[in-house]
Amino acid sequence: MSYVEDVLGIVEKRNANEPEFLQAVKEVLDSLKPVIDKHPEFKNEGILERIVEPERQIIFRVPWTDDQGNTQVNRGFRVEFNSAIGPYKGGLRFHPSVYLGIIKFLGFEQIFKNALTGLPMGGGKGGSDFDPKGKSDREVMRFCTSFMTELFRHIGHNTDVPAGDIGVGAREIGYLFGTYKKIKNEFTGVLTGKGLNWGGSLIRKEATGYGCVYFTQEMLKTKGEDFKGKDVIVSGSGNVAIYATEKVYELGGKVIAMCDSNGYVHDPEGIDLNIVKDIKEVRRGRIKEYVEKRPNAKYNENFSEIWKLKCDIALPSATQNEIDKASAEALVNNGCIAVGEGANMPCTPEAVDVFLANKILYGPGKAANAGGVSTSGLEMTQNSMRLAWTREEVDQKLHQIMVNIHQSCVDASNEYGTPGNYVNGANIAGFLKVANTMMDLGIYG
Ligand code: NDP
Ligand code: 2IT
Repeated sequence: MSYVEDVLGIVEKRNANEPEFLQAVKEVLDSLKPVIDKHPEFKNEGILERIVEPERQIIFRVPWTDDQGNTQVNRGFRVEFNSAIGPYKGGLRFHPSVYLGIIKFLGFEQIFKNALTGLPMGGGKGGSDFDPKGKSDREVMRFCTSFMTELFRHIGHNTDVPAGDIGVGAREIGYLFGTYKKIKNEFTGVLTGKGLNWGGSLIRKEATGYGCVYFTQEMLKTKGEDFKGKDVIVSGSGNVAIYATEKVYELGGKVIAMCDSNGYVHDPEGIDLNIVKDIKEVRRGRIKEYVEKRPNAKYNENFSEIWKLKCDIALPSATQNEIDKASAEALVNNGCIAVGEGANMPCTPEAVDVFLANKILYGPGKAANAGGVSTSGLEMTQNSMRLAWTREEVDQKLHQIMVNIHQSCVDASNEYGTPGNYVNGANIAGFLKVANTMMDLGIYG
């Protein structure tokens, strides 16, 4: 058996009940086979065994009281996966589906994503099975405060720097930051995605969506294509989806459908983003309210049927495994030429195979959605310097980072004999930076 297969066997045995984590590890290790053949020193130093095992995993009780005065208990997580190239960095997800396996898959992906950004950030992820949906602001505040009264002892601006993810936006980051500041009696950049008045960076809110479109634009350029006149499907209607949509319009494309976990809206004339922002950012409502304002748009309760609509470009920006084999085939059969992942691991392995077999430009999340964490890195830099860059400066840096990530993927996929395969490119380029550092630091580093 090869070294990669040996390690996969160990991972499967140790983490048998965590399918999302196994899926993420398998994809990366499969890409690394040619790298391992070329670098026997990685086996000698146990790089793969070490990189698949989190440095530290914290699971904690989060008690809080609801508005009726009842005691509620949720489970909190922080997985500090790899700190070879910098402090642990990665978001917090609040969603009822969260369990250790989800946080581990996200933390594992984050190692390679953060390495691709070119900034000094290690990989981590955290969250809770708490569901912010339908909770009052006060309930969310009490939950966040309780969550931070444990998390604070594990994080720090040079140790571990959390941010947002599903269910964690500006409101939650504010309550978490307020509690950290109070307990520690210090004002540091310990979280990113902060408000603009208290250390946040311009463009952070927009960064994941904008970055995903910048990355997809680079992929399109390799075929002499761009967004002009293209019909685009953007799944989700949260932070990533909204700002991906905004940038698609800026570049001359048209977004024809968006969704939430209840269903999707199809607006052939082009989604009116101001209506979506009002529903989602202002009122925390449901996407089906959209059709009340746009009678020509249609609402469909079957979320996954969004991928059966005809489009040129797909930007899945909701959640993991939202595109399965059948959805991928529908996209290909309808003439889709590019898929840029705004979400983390939104395509199943079978769906990825369909895209690769049909030579679709397919940008995996750890490259295509790295704009968010990149701009978090820029927020950390500004915090350390105690100054704030302009919108134009941050956007220009973000754009350059996405161009660089695209180039790193192209170079690595060419060097290892699979040109056009961004999965291999992203996994190999991200891995090499971390693995070479782990070699430098020794096995106890
Ligand atoms: P938000 O909470 O702002 O929005 C999430 C969106 O996806 C909502 O429309 C939500 O619908 C939908 N969604 C969530 N879970 C499901 C589900 N199980 N089935 C169907 N729809 C679902 O999160 P973000 O926009 O921040 O995150 C979206 C994706 O992007 C995630 O995969 C995240 O990991 C990834 N990402 C986020 C980054 C960031 O900076 N925020 C950076 C890089 C990646 P509903 O309201 O009905 O739940
Ligand atoms: O998945 C991700 O990259 C994020 N949710 C953003 C992480 C961050 O630290 O900004």
